[in-house]
Amino acid sequence: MSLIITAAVTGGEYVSRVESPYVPRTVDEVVEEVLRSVEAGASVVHLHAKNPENGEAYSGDPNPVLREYVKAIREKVDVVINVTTGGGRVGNPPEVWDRLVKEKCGLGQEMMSLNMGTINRWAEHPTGEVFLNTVPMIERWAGYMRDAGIKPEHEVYDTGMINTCHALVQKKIMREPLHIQFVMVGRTGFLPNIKALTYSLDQIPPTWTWSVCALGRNEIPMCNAAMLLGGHVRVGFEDNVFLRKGEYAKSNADLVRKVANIAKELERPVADPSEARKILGLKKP
Ligand code: KMH
Ligand code: ZN
Repeated sequence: MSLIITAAVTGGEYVSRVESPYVPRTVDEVVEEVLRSVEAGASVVHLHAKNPENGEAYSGDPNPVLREYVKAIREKVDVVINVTTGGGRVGNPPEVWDRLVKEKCGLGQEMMSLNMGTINRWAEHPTGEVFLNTVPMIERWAGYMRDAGIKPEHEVYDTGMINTCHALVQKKIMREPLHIQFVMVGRTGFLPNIKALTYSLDQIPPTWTWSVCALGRNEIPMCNAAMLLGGHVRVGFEDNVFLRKGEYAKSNADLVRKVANIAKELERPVADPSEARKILGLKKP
């Protein structure tokens, strides 16, 4: 199967100019990073809203910024757009998160992250120690995505969350095949190693598609493991800002190119956006 490379280009909630001078801030910089990443082999881009002043996580309603990203990207390049459900949590109660996620389903993207459980924070974060994703929240948000025709990327941080994925199918909230992202954050979640990954793969049916992301120096080794085991990969500044020890990636495209080159050596063809849509069962928007 061709390899889907997702580029998580924006730096997400944790990574900004503090971690690397190359993290994009403005809409134009984010779009430029998307264009470079697609050119290098990414067929999916994962987006968080960033504050254009400093590249930090956007503190208000993230949806207007995300809408600008989606519009500008659609005007310039064909790529599968995967928008985070994150953002807008700090200082707001869960009812507001809920409304923001519902509204976020109308931005014109094909995919969205759906975090499959509550987990202690794996890095310092202004919302405190817990990344709260209760089962009722997950079920509601899955329903919003299903009703909007958006395919969730089920973010699984630990093995118990795989059971929650199965429960969504059993309760007929989601239809198979699901697409899983094994988010191997270490510390409070999966250790980024092959044993944890192969155990997890034993828990999902072969019809589901899956991808791996891991943080920092674990990113490329775990992408290698995923490629060998027949999965897909995610790279980018959200997870890692270094191309190799002591050397910043100057663009997300450097990281995309690195895994695309390894895929070539492994004789794993790199999917273009239309192949990625076929693999993931998506319609072109
Ligand atoms: N930042 C990653 C560790 C999301 O955006 O909802 C997980 C992630 C989830 O990408
Ligand atoms: Zn994310």
